[in-house]
Amino acid sequence: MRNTCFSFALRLALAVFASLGALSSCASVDPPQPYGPLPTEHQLRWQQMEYYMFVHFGPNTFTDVEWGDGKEDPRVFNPTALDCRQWAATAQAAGMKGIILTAKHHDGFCLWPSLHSTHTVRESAWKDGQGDVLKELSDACREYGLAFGVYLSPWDQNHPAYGTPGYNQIFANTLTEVLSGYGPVFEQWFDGANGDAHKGKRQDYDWNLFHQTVYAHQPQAVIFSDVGPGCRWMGNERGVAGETNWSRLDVQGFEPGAGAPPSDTLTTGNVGGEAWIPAETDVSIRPGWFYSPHTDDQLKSVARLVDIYHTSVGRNSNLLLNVPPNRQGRIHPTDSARLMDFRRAVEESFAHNLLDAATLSALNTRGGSQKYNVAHLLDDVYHRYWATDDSVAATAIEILLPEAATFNRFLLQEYIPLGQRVSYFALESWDESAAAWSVISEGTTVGYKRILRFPRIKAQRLRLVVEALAPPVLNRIGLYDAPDVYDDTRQDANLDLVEALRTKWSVASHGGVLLPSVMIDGDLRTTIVVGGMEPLILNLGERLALRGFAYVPDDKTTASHIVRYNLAVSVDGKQWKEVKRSAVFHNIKNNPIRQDVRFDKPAFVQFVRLEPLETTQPDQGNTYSVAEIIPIL
Ligand code: FUL
Repeated sequence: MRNTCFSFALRLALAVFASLGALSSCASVDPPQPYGPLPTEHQLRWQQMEYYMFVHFGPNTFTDVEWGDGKEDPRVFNPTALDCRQWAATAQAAGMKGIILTAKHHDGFCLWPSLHSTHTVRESAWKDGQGDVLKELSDACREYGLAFGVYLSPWDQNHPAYGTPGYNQIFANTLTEVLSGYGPVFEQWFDGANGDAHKGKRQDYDWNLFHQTVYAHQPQAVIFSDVGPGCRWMGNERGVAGETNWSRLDVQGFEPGAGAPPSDTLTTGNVGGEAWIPAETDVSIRPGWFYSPHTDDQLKSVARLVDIYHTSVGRNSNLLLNVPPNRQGRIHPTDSARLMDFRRAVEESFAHNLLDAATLSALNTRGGSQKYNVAHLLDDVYHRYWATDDSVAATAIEILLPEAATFNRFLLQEYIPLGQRVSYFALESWDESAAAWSVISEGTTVGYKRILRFPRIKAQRLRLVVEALAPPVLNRIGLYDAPDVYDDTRQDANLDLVEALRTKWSVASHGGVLLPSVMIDGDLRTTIVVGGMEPLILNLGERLALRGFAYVPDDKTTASHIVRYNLAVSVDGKQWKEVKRSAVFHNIKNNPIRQDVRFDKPAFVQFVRLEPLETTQPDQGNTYSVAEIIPIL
C-alpha cells in the first residue's frame, strides 16, 4: 500500500473546488461528447457476450495432430456419436453465450459439403457422406439460444488452387456458402496463417474481398483477425491480455498474419489507436486446440481458468474458450465437469456486490444533474452512467460501507459507447492512523470491464480515484469477497511417474558437454536459452521403456523455440536410431506449449537426442528456449 501522491491530491482538490454545488434534476445538461473511435452497435453487443466457446474439430481430432497437412484421407473423419446439441447444451450450462466452430482449418477439410472443395464431410465416412456439422451446430445453437460463429482458415493445404490468384475468389465463394446457408453469424473468425514456410507455398490474400463478402451476407458479423476490423487477436494463446488494454488499434500498413503488429502491441492495443478494435482472448481448456486422448489428464484446473477469466474478461477482453470434442463427436465429461466448476467459481466470486449497501459520493457530477448521478454505477441499466463536467480529467468517488467489510476484488466498467477514456485508477482505503488515503490496488485502462484482484483486506471507508484522457464516464462498479480457489487437480500423470527417476538424469550436448540441469529439474518456471543450435542429449541413467518425448519451450511467444527437429534414441549413446526426421512442432510460435512426440511402439533405450533444425525466431541468432525436456514413460 502507498499513500496517494501529492500532485494527484492537488488535482483532486482543484476538481472539488471547480464543482461545488448540489445536484439538480435539470435534464437539459448535454451528455459528454464521444471520445475517439467508438464501438458499433454490433461490437457493443459482441462485447457484452463476454464469454463463448471455441470448437476445434475435424480430421486432426482423429489423427492427433495440431495442424493436418491436407493429405489425410477424408474418411478418417468419422465421429461415432456426433451430437452438436450436447455441445450447445454444455456451452449454455457453462454460461457461455455462443459457439464458434472451425468450419475449415489449415488442412482445408470442410465440415459442411462445400461445392468448392473435394475434401469435405461429403467425402468422409461419417453418415455415409450425408452429414453437415455446420447445419447440426447452427440448428443446435438456435435451439439453445446461443449465437453461432464460424472460423475459416484462408490457409488451405488441400485446395489445388491455393497459392494462385484464383484461390481468393474460391475462398470468397466458400465464405458465401457458409455465411448464406446457416442463419445469422455473430463472428467471422479469420486465421492469419498464410502458407507453409517449409513448403514455400504462399497466397496473397485479398482481405478486402473477404470482408466485403462477409458484410454482404452478414452485415452484423464482427470480423476477427490479428487486426480486426471487428475485434483483434490479443497476441498470445495463454489467456493473458495486457493489464493495459486499449480497445483501439493502429491498423494502417498492417494486415493479418505475418504483417500484423508485434504481439505485445496486440496485447495492449494503442492508446490513441485510429480504430475501435477490441481484444478477444482465445485459449484452449486443453494444452492443444484439438482433442487428444493423451490430454485427458492435462485440462486447465479451475484455479487456472479463474486466473484466465481475470486476465481476459477482467482486462477488457472477451474470452473465447476452446473445448474440443472427442472422437465420438462429443465434449468429454472431464471438460464438461471442469466448465461447470469454473462457472460456479466465477459466479460465487461476483455474487454479492458489497457496494449495494454503500453510500457513494462523487467529487464531481456532470452539470450537477441527476441524469449523471453516481448512483447509476449501482443500477443494472447499461445505458445509464455517471459522468463529470468536461473540465474534469482527474476525479474521485468516496465510498462508505455501512460497516467494515472484507473484500479482494474490485470491478469497474466504462460506458464504452462514448469511447475509452480512463488511463489510471486506484482503489484506496482511509488509513485512520496516518490520516491519509492509501492505495489498495491500482490499474491503468478500464474499457468495457476491468477487475482488480488483490489480497483480502478489511475496510469501511474507500475512495476510487480516476484519471482519464477525456472526462470519465463509468457505468458500473462492484466490490466483492471472492472465495479462494485452490488448484487441486493433478495436471499430468506422467510427471508423477518421471519424478522418482529424475535424480539419475543428465543432459549433454555434442561430445558429451554437460548442459545446465534446469531443463530437467521438473520446474517449468526455470528456463534456459541454448545457443548454436546445439542438440540436447538426455541420458536417463538406465534403460527404460520410453513411449515418447516432450519438449517444453519457455511459454513466451517472443522467445525463440525449436520448430523443426530430428529426434533419435539410443541404447548406448553411440548408435542412434532416428524416430523423427525434419519433423515440425506445429503452432509452437503462437502457442508455445509442451510438445509431445509419441512413438509408435515403446523404445527400450537410455538416451534421447533432440536435434534442432530451425527455430521460430531465426533473427535471435540460432538460439532456442527450453523450460524442460521430459521422457514420456
Ligand atoms: C491459430 C491456428 O494455427 C491454431 O491451429 C488454432 O486454430 C488457433 C486458434 O489459431 O492461428
